[in-house]
Amino acid sequence: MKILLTIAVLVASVGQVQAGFIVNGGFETGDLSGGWIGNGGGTGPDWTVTSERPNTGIYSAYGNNTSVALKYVFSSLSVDDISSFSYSLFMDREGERTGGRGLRNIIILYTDGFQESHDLNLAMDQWHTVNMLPFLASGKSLDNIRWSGSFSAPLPSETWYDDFSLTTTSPVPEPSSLVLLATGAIGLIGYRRRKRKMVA
Ligand SMILES: [Ca+2]
Repeated sequence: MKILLTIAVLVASVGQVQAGFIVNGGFETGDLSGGWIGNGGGTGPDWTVTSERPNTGIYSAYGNNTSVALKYVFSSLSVDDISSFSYSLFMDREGERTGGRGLRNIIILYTDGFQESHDLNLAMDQWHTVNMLPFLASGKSLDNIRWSGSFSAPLPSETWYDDFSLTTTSPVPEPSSLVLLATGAIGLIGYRRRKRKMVA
């Protein structure tokens, strides 16, 4: 009975993982750990995590000035399994204001090499929540996404990202959960063997 209960708890924990596919989506570790890569492989100032302007929690990811991207690596995730995908951004332009014109670029790369980019025109100086679903190509698998943090000349801009959230329709077990499941299965086999020996 104890083993059955353990297995039930493990199965339940695997199901819960789907609520947080993106690791460290709110940057609350205080750094870019998880699947994040600052700069997106480009040049220029790197992305950092700051407590200056969070949307929620204590931290958000911050970048400024040049055309570099914050990148998240998915290592293959089927678009058709994604049920929700959103994030928040705040654009702050130092100096001259341009009446709400802001350009942010999303570059989506799929495992088959297909690539699409989308520009966002959003008002500056406020947090926006962006729904990613309309930008995704069905039937494909995500490899990585780059969120550009640049704003064109003449003056530098600053960007904060926070609260990346992605849920899937099918549970995606975490490696640690898989290890626990495997451990549970081995334990169950051992228990059955012991029981068989006792009967004999
Ligand atoms: Ca946060």
